[in-house]
Amino acid sequence: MRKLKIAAAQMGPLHKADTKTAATKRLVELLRESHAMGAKFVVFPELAFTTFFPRWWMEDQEEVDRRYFESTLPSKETAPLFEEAKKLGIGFYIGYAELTPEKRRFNAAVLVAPNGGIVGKYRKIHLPGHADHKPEAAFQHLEKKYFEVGDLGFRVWRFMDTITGMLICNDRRWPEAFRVLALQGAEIVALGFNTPTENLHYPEPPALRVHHHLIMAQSMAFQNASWLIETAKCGFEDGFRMFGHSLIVAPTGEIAAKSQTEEDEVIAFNCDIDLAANLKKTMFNFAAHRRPEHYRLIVERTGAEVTPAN
Ligand code: CDT
Repeated sequence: MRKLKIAAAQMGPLHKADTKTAATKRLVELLRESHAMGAKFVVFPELAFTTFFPRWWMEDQEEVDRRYFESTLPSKETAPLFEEAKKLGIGFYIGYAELTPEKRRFNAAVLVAPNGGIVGKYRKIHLPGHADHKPEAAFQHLEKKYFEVGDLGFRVWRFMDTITGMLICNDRRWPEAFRVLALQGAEIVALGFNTPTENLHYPEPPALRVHHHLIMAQSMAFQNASWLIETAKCGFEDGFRMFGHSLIVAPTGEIAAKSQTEEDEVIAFNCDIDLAANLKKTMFNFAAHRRPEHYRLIVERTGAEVTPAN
């Protein structure tokens, strides 16, 4: 039986005025707490070093790059996290805003081995929100302005004696993303998120938004027979609320651990990586039961078109 104790290290709010150095200090504290709980792999949130800046319309791109993006990882400000993880022998996932040497910008995440080496990188593919300024809205969701669609595909890596894949936030709403990881043998999927409690587009009860978050996580983990770790950045960032509910979900679809607060909080679970073996041999034996010849529309059609058979 392969066991891996995994932690979701949730972060409370990071305000506009908070520096990357201050954020890193908190991340190091969360890492130490995870270590004290016996965790060997820690999943941090999406865009973990800064406030969720896509909520702000900003025109000075140089300033945005300097304050919110990383052109190297680790950088001077973020290095203490990498150093502490190496010292403690912990592997981790962390989300950040990536600025490439060609001045391309991605909402990215990396998987870092316990020896400090970067094993893999993912660039978010399902960017939510909009690119235009909506001055009438209470807040913005400008991921389509600040980031390009990821160009690295959905990948998995050999990681700490498992096969691990990465997704970021809104990807969890799209079953195709998770299935592509499962088809590559994913045993663990790590995902960081920043989800506003209010729906920008239409009034929606906050409890319903959380309900969707939970049912998506449980069904994705079960239907793909994989462990799923989802970690929030949450609470009131400069007055704008994002929900917590960080989760560790088993391949059975059961929630193994869930955060209770909207603050810095670690949850951990000793995951049996082989728990899904029976499911993978029976109900979700993809080789035996999948019928890709009937799934062509999934890749041929993007938007729904009304095309009845009669
Ligand atoms: N960060 C992120 O991807 N958030 C989205 C908000 C969707 S509503 C515009 C999410 O899926 O949680």
